[in-house]
Amino acid sequence: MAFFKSVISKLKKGLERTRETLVTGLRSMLLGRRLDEGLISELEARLLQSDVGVKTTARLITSIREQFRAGKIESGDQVLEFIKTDLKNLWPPADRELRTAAPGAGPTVILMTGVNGVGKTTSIAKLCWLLRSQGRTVLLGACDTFRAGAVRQLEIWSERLGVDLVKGQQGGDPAAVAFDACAAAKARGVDVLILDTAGRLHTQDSLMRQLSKICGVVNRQIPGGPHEVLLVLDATSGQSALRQAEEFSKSAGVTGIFLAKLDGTAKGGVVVAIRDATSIPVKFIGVGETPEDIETFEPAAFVDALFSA
Ligand SMILES: Nc1nc2c(ncn2[C@@H]2O[C@H](COP(=O)(O)OP(=O)(O)O)[C@@H](O)[C@H]2O)c(=O)[nH]1
Ligand SMILES: [Mg+2]
Repeated sequence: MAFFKSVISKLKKGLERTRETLVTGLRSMLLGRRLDEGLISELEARLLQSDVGVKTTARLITSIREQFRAGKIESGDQVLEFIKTDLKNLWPPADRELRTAAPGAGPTVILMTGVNGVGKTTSIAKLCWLLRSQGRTVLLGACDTFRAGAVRQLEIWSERLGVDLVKGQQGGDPAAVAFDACAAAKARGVDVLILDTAGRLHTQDSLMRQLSKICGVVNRQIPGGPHEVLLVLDATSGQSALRQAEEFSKSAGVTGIFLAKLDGTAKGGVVVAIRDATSIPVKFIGVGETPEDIETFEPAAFVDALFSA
């Protein structure tokens, strides 16, 4: 219970800035007011200014207007409740589970991808911490052979967390590291192998091909792998994160999103916008810089934390 409480308060803290801008604004606009067409237009403008996205705004406003005209919603307070309930239902439960290898079918392989600096390596440390706290064994593969210091950065995490790491030479072929890491993961019988990769843009064709090559190498050694290709996005980048989600979902076989840096950003509404614009589920959120600062994405807890007073 204490654990659960601390998780909620961490989440609330992480969402502080989004709450201040988006939700505090909505509350002061809506609470204690009678609903009329004017207020609905005000609400529409406010939602459009926030990061929740055009489609979600249109959908919300249409249903609120319908309910108002049918006499089912009469006050701003009811609108706020309506928005909360609606947001909680945006993410189907089946979406949120981590995909794993079938029992006996070898290690689960998770590949992390995304643009430079979004938080890939840090998010690996977090996933590693989370999986181990669930009793699973983890091996890391340092396939970011491109950036100087990248291997060392992951190695430092592996030392701190007490997990093994498979690495190659800086500048070497990342697919070769992936090959070695898969072989080691199978030989050691670990539950989960997490592969770090170099930052890339979806427009960098050769780097995108390299990503496919890594996936191919994994798949030949571990059928079904990689089971998750997690796109890491930086929540503080707002609309740019949204564009990355759209673009990577077209080209990189992304199966889920790890939304990092939700702490300290006013742009947490982007979680809704991502749902709005793509079908890729947000599976994890990052709310700080330590390995413990990870949450599995639970819409109800998320929305409650966002709307808590
Ligand atoms: N506040 C905050 N900082 C984060 C989070 N995730 C990563 N960072 C920071 O973002 C910076 C880049 O992270 P890194 O993992 O090296 O990004 P990469 O280039 O994608 O591998 C580092 O300073 C991290 O500490 C997060 O959830 N919250
Ligand atoms: Mg990195």
